[in-house]
Amino acid sequence: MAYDSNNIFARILRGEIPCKKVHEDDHTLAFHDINPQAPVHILVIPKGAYVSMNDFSARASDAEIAGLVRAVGKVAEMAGVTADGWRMLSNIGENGHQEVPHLHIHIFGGCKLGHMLP
Ligand code: D5M
Repeated sequence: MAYDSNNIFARILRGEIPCKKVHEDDHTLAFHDINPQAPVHILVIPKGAYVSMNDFSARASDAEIAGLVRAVGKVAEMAGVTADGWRMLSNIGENGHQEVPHLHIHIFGGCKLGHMLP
């Protein structure tokens, strides 16, 4: 799938749409989900143009991949969910119910989460 540079997260990265920013570094931006599904619900996205983990895992540099993983861990720590437990999730493509075609990692926490089964 080709990257659509007008998707909503690309527009957030360009500063065209506001977000409730939690963290930013060279490779990533993290912000609160607009429709939270848990007391803590934060999205971490790479700054590069990647539709999903499909192309991120294939094309991203080692620095971008490490940057995303480190940012997810850092944001979870900042959100205060690491001690009690939390969940990271990424929806991919049609079967995965991905709505926004820019790779994003959901961070959920702050309560006892339900079981996650397909
Ligand atoms: O879900 C996409 C997620 O992105 C969904 O939880 C809502 C969130 N979203 C959509 N627009 C915004 C804006 N403008 N700010 C913050 N969060 C947003 P998925 O099904 O994983 O693609």
